[in-house]
Amino acid sequence: MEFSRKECPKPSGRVSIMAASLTGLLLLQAVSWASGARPCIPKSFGYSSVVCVCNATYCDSLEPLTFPALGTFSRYESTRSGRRMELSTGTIQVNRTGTGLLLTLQPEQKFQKVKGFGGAMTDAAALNILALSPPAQNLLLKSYFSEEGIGYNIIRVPMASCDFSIRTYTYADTPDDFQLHNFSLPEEDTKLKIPLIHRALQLAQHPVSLLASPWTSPTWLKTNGAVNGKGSLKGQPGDIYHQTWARYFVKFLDATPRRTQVTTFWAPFSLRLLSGYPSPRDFIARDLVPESLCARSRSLCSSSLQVLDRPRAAKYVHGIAVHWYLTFLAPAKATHRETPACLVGSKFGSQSVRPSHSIITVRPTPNLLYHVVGWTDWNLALNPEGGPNWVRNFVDSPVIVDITKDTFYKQPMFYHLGHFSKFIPEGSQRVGLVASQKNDLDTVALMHPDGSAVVVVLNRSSKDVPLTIKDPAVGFLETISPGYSIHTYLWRRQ
Ligand SMILES: *[C@@H]1O[C@H](CO)[C@@H](O)[C@H](O)[C@H]1NC(C)=O
Ligand SMILES: *[C@@H]1O[C@H](CO)[C@@H](O)[C@H](O)[C@H]1NC(C)=O
Ligand SMILES: *[C@@H]1O[C@H](CO)[C@@H](O)[C@H](O)[C@H]1NC(C)=O
Ligand SMILES: CC(=O)N[C@H]1CO[C@H](CO)[C@@H](O)[C@@H]1O
Repeated sequence: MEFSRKECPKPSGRVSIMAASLTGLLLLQAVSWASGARPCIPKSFGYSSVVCVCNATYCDSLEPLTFPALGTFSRYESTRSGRRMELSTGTIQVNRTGTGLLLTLQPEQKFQKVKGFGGAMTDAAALNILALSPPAQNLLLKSYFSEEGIGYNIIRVPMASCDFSIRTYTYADTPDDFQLHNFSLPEEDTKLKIPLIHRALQLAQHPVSLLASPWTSPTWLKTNGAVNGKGSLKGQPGDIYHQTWARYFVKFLDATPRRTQVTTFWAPFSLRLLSGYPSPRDFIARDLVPESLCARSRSLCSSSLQVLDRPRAAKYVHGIAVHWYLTFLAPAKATHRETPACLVGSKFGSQSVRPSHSIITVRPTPNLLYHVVGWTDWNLALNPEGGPNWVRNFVDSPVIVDITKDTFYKQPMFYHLGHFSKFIPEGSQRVGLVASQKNDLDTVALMHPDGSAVVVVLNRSSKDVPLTIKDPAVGFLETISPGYSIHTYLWRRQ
């Protein structure tokens, strides 16, 4: 058996030689920490896994994505025991040597094309990021958006305040200002979010799509006169409240691109079903479209299935966004035929393994196996308390900022998301992957636009199990799925 060996500078700290010894053969050779890549500085907070510590002068990073030579494969591994997207390579075998689980790629079986992966630039995220020193801010943004990071290509942009703000406001808080003369972007946008988005766009060497979504309308348009609670928009589609709300979106789109120097939002907005739209389809058809939103942008994104019921509204709807914790509202499986795009939003608890599990498959959660085309995570960064959040609805985030130490921590979920976002660029297409026997692994296969293959394998148990991935075009990838691990495999097919 042959190994691909690369001469790489040794890391300062940990050297990992990963040997998957299944049939007595060394199958994988570590090529960790070549030129641009820097290892994780681990820190334990007493939970089941470690975080990686970054500061103004150091942050772990990855090589830009490259595919290994034909006949070999790359494996990136993260484990509960502390590996973080560690790269090794192996040789693709002509004949199978393993005897365990066999996963067979079925490239002719094609599913959805992927839009991408990203997170939300909430007020809280912006405040946390900007509380770091500028060099630490840059390392954080690079971690998410650059080619040395996990290559996010979507930023969700809350329109005005949400619960992850330190005050409540909208862009039009003058009561009964139906023409929105006093519409304006506050400093949260002009000084915090927009400059940071701009920096993220510069650091990304790929196109980044912005997705805007409001958390509330101006309170004077709502039945309960409050930003939260059980209020909904007053009146009916077509009336002055709905026309004003449509105008609000158009004003936002007019105001923001100039400042971010991007010309369009990919998905200009999403309606929030829970904030009380009796009929989003009518709002879209009667208010939003006439307000000429669609003339200014390529697509719309709405979270309501009802939108799709009416052809006149559906023709302006490019996709559906669903919260993975509220998926009963919009089972993606039922809607994939009507809509080319679904994005999944998320809210994290403390379980580090959960997010990636959800990306692949949590029945009935919409996911990559159910025609979902991407995943937008929630806050890009929070403080150690899980905020700030004015309603004290604290949650977890892939990145936690500790301003007292000018430090940020990249949590396991950061890398879990990276196992998808870095290796599955926009335009990748999910293809078939068939298991030889029933198993509890979560697996998904995709092909890059250039025809290269990506397989993600998640093992949520403690058992290490040998595994063979078969690609009819090239051969057999012999590997092992360690307990509590996530792997991404990459190889060329021609
Ligand atoms: C930043 O992190 C690096 C690597 O852990 C460490 O060597 C350095 O001392 C840290 N800098 C500060 C200011 O803490
Ligand atoms: C693969 O198996 C075939 C048939 O068993 C054998 O003829 C061939 O030599 C094997 N090739 C390699 C590279 O082991
Ligand atoms: C709204 O704008 C007008 C002029 O454009 C200004 O005179 C007025 O003070 C503003 N009202 C509020 C409440 O900001
Ligand atoms: C290869 C494989 O299936 N490994 C283990 C991953 O986790 C499940 C349980 O979640 C085990 O049953 C598998 O054996």
